[in-house]
Amino acid sequence: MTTKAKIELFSIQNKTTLDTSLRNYKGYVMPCEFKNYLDDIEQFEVREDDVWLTGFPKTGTTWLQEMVWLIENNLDYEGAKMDLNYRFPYLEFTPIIQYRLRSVPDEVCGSIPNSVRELANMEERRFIKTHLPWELLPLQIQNGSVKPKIIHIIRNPKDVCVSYHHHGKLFPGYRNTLEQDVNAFLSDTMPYTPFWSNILSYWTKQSHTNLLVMTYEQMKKNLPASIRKVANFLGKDLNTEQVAGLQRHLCFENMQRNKAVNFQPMIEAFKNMKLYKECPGSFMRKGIVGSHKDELSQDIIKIMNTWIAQNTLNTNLKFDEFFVNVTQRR
Ligand code: PPS
Repeated sequence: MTTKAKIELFSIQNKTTLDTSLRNYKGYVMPCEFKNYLDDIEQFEVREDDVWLTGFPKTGTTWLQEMVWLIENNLDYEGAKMDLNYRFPYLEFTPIIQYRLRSVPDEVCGSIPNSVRELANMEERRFIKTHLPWELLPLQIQNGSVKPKIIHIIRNPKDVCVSYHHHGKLFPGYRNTLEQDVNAFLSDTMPYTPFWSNILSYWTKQSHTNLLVMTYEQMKKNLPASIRKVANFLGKDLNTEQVAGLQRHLCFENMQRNKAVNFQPMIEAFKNMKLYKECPGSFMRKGIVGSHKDELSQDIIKIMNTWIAQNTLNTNLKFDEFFVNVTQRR
């Protein structure tokens, strides 16, 4: 059977439908809870000096957030001991965490503050992370009336998909198998999908001078060059020593140990609340390029390769197997 026939058969056999906790908003799948935040995000007042970090889930946003925050804050390693979620809040955190914790009774977790409102009221300089596609960003960004710096990150979807599955397992009550999550990812029934619309919504805007697109694979291949590229975009000058220091701080092993960025406190809290039967893994999981090869069958990899080829066919997004030689055209 040809790969094309296989992918068709795969989609017919495995087509998953949106479960009742998800809805479609402007063509994107998001939790039902997002409905209460949609308008506030659309009308959100953007500031020229905001820095926005965007990217599909599991593309390396946390890694890049830490880099951006340190570059913009003159390498304040002392200040970086504060949890990243406070330094660089996640815009739509509240509806996402409500969705992730839907199997946990409200009284166990207590009330969760409104992340959109908190960011709107923040007096300090803002660093804002979001996984939303361009079409769901505040209107002021979409219509260009306010132009904050936006840094977007993309990553090989095969690694994203596997990482997304393991991410789900960090939350109590998650039961999806890897195969079910591959199905959901390919049939656009996971939060923030369709994957391609989401990443292309930024990719196609690269002529905007306030937007920089990075890739996880380039960061892995040459972190110092990536640090310089981001610093340059942010208008900061770093010397060789400063770049080397930041490179050390950002290496996987150090971030894995760093409680301000590794989400271990959240996992410990769930453990202490006895929400897990057993330890579900860690947020800083593997941190490598190509880790999908350890878990996806050859058949699934072939299907995903065809899916990638089909979805990039009419775009100028060209990448090799590991997404390293990504072609960026302005
Ligand atoms: S989230 O939950 O969507 O915000 O996740 P995100 O931060 O975007 O992506 C998590 C993946 O990034 C890996 N990661 C790193 N890789 C290399 N070096 C460093 N320093 C680093 N920090 C985070 C993290 O391990 C997740 O990927 P996987 O493949 O699951 O290991």
